[in-house]
Amino acid sequence: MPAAEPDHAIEAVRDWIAQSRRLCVLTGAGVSAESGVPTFRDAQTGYWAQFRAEDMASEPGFRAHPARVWHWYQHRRGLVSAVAPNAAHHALAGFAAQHPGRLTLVTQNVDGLHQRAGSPDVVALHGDLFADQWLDACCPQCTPALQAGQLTATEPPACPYCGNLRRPGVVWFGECLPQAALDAAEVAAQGCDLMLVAGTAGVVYPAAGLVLQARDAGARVVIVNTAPTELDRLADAMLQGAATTVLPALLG
Ligand code: BV8
Repeated sequence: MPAAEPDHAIEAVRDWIAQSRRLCVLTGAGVSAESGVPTFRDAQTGYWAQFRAEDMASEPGFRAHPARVWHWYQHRRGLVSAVAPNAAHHALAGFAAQHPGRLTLVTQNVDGLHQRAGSPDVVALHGDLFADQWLDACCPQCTPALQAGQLTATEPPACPYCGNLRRPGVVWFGECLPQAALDAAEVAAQGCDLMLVAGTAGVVYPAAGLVLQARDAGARVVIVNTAPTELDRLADAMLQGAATTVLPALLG
């Protein structure tokens, strides 16, 4: 783990935060890493290492291998259910509680850890790992209640009448983001005076595009990451360090 950023850099960004009236925070998988949730950059561990996340997190991937993809999500649900929010999640929730209305939290994560830490009004760009929805248009008998209790670890529940499958309620690659979430994220990015970008490689769009929108609207951009990112060229400051170290130092 690289050494944490020198104190003077932290102090400078703390001053920017103190001066900020509208703070937008964009988080990625790196914020949950220290809770024990593998990031997408990290090779998936064990059995899952043989598959590409981009293939598994897609409708074609699910249609081709529904049991495999469903099992991957069940595996992730079990893993996330067993972990807790970390100091980074709590620092963001604590700041929001102390400064109502000053911070908009936009996350790419589907693990729900920001919400479990108490962050209010989280803008969840990519959905919820623990939600399910129907894959195709429903027949009159496709009722989720019908499937209750059939969440087996290896097979997606299916409507016994039309064969429609349940699928995870997340945004897959190649799928549009929920318009309301994207609109809220763009309003926050274009309206903020400071954007903190924490724990994201900045590879996935349109989420990563929010950082350019903030910069183009005149906001300062601060990146918090353990490694270089695709967004570093947009940063006014880059604080190299773990989210659980840097975010509490900035927001506490
Ligand atoms: C879409 C849910 C319209 C599922 C996810 C330009 C514009 C629009 C679209 C595209 C475009 N270019 C390409 C596209 C297509 C695609 C895309 O972006 N592809 C990438 C791979 C190039 N985008 C889409 O398909 C999006 N849909 O735009 O719809 C459309 C439709 C059709 C055709 C075109 C456009 C939908 C994208 C959403 C996909 N769903 N998640 C699930 O989770 O199963 S994305 C998923 O991966 C995550 O949600 C997250 O967003 C992403 C992973 O990114 P990160 O969060 O950054 O995580 P990563 O592991 O990569 O990096 C971790 C970082 O943390 C690293 O930097 C590391 O250094 C750091 N770190 C590690 N530990 C720590 C740390 N930092 C601090 N502290 C630590 N301790």
